[in-house]
Amino acid sequence: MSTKAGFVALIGEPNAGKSTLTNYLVGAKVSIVTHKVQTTRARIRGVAMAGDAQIVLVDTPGLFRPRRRLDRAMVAAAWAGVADADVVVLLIEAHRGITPGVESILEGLSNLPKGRVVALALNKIDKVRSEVLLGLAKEMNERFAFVKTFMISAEKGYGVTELKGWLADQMPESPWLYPEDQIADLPLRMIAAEMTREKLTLRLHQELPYQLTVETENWEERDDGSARIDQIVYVARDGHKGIVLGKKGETIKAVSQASRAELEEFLGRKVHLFLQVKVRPNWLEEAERYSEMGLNFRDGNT
Ligand SMILES: Nc1nc2c(ncn2[C@@H]2O[C@H](COP(=O)(O)OP(=O)(O)OP(=O)(O)O)[C@@H](O)[C@H]2O)c(=O)[nH]1
Ligand SMILES: [Mg+2]
Repeated sequence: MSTKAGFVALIGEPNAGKSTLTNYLVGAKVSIVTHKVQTTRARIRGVAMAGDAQIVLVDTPGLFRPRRRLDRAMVAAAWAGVADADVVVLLIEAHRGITPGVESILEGLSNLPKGRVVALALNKIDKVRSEVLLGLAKEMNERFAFVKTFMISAEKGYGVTELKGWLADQMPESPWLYPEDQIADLPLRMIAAEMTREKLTLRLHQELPYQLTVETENWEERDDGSARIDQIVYVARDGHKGIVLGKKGETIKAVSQASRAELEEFLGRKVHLFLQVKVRPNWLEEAERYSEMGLNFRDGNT
């Protein structure tokens, strides 16, 4: 049997639904999702199978105008995902239309080498009327030569089967790149740290989620089949530590419980999760924090 395999980069503004789509196509949660922008920080590879085709989805950080070192490293990681991909899919939020952010991504796409296969996916169609959708599809196609346009809801799954089938057709002939049962290419310790960061992001307000990072410090396999996982939450200020801990430690306890439950489901076994919050004023300027996240520190240089 001849097999097919390749890389599909999903790009778009923060919150467009890239991680939601990655998870839907993979059929499991490999990339964290929140209602907040800038949730994904590094490239996350999820693996979807479609008949004889293996589609490696490269979920990327949202593209926006970067201000901090971390932002710049994230945006660089997203464009690097594009450079390696066989197919690029630009996701936009149908109800927001062509925002200044979308305009600048279109400009970035126009600088890609000619002949690159770029498709458009209008996402969140559950939020708009069909007339709006058709108008938006037309206008987007006037601005860039997309080879194909899809209208989808990554959350509800509308239109995703068609998109998946088309992506499978685009994959070049190749041996599979991952074993058939592998769903993600991300070390387990990083997946575990991401799960905790998701729970923190969901519970903390405003800027705080952008000012913290989570690292798995230690992972111990126990004789009874369970795992003991120790993680550190790095925050930038003393005041943030108090907020992350919460009154009588309530917040960190709730985060830990939620993260542990998800980890247990993901791993299919018992997990003992221990979280420690550390103040590290300069973590956003430390190279090691970036490599732990899967980012290149020097990409953040101005
Ligand atoms: N109504 C609706 N909401 C969606 C849809 N797809 C995603 N969402 C929601 O949009 C929000 C952002 O989704 P994500 O998948 O985290 O978006 P992202 O593009 O990965 O965002 P970043 O990682 O920040 O770049 C979440 O609250 C999702 O539940 C959709 O089809 N319909
Ligand atoms: Mg994301």
